[in-house]
Amino acid sequence: MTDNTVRQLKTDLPDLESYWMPFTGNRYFKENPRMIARAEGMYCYTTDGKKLLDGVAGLWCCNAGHCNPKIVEAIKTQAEKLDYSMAFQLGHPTVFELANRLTDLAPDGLDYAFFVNSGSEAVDTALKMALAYHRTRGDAARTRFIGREKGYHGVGFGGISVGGLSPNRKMFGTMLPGVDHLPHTHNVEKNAFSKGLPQWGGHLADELENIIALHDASTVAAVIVEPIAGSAGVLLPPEGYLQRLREICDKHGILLIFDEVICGFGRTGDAFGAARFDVTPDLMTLAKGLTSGTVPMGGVLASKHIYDTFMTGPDGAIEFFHGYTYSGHPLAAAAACAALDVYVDDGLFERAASMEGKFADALHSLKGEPNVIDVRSIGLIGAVELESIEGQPTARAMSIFRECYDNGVIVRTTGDTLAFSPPLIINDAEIEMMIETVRTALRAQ
Ligand code: PXG
Repeated sequence: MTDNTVRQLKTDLPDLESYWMPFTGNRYFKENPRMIARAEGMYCYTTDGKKLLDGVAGLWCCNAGHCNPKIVEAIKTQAEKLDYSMAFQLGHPTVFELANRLTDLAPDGLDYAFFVNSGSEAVDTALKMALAYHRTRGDAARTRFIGREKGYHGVGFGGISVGGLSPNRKMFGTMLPGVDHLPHTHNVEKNAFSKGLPQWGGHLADELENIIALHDASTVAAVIVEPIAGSAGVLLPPEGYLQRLREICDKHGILLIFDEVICGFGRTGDAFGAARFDVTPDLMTLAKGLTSGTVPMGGVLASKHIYDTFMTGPDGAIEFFHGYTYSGHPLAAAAACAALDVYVDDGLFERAASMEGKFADALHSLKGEPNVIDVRSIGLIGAVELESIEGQPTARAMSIFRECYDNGVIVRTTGDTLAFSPPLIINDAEIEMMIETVRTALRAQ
């Protein structure tokens, strides 16, 4: 297979064979490499000299834009001062500062922060916290988890078990036992081209009652959902849906986990999806925008009630047998503190909120273009769903991706949906350029 443009790669690229790339068609890529050499602000620059507007903020993570000088400086300064310090039994000041600042930013009640290195680890950590919480309280039968169809919670065994994307699950055996799934909320027939939250689908939360009735509430530890399902193609929560999940969990003593790996840090026009939708979970997973994508880091915010439940037992005893060598890594913690500075000082969450209308209008202007069957958006996250080519699912979106890339814009595809989650620094002209490039690509089909 060859690409629709001939790429003139510099001959000084390394041999590409040995690197086994993640979630990538390795053979296709190595025949048709697209290599990013550097990035700045809204743009990435390829090794063959192309300038690309980054419509996805890396992989939904570089919320402050690429190579923000304050974040870069903070990482450099930290690397010179403290490269690493033992993560268990010893601490360093920056990670405590980060925990304080994050819990200040979080909705009331989420008062404790645990650090990990990725969204997948954050999800596994939250699931383990939920199990250990119930067991510590003497409620050891609560071992089941309820996820949701089309959910994405990373690629650990916990995450793929509660996740609901079949390609990510089917090759990997039986996963965690005792997991059930809510129905997904995606329905183009009922909700196509909704502006704001979909009006249809709030009732799907009531399915939780049926699942609980099947297993009995006394066996259920936690429900985990993304406030907005990102990887499945930006599925917004129907009006009232998250509130209903909260009520049902409360009624049955079940913990509610929000996976905010994508929704966090301004994406929805608020600090977190929980704030935007006014529903506070018991546990919240974070990653990506936490460091604006600069250094790998994830986290779990926990309610005081959960933390306090663990803080029993003899003095000096370990309360939670969990953690990673790089939990709260100094470089990551410094990057995260600097990212929070930038978000606050530059008002980026407010900026995302103020751009929401323009972004939505621009995306919705694609209604009526060839093969566009739905447009969805909130804050600075959005999607354009395309009619699949018969017998070739994903092919249409993939060809739009390639056309946009050749014309200077990076978009993300998931199935036959184009997803957009630009850095929160995007301006009007860049929104227009991004959408017009997509329009041209759609018309060229
Ligand atoms: N939870 C959610 C909601 C995510 O979106 C993870 C957990 C896992 O994070 P890590 O850091 O382990 O990758 C994610 C990650 C895409 C795409 O374009 C989405 C993610 C990662 C890579 C690609 O759909 N989300």
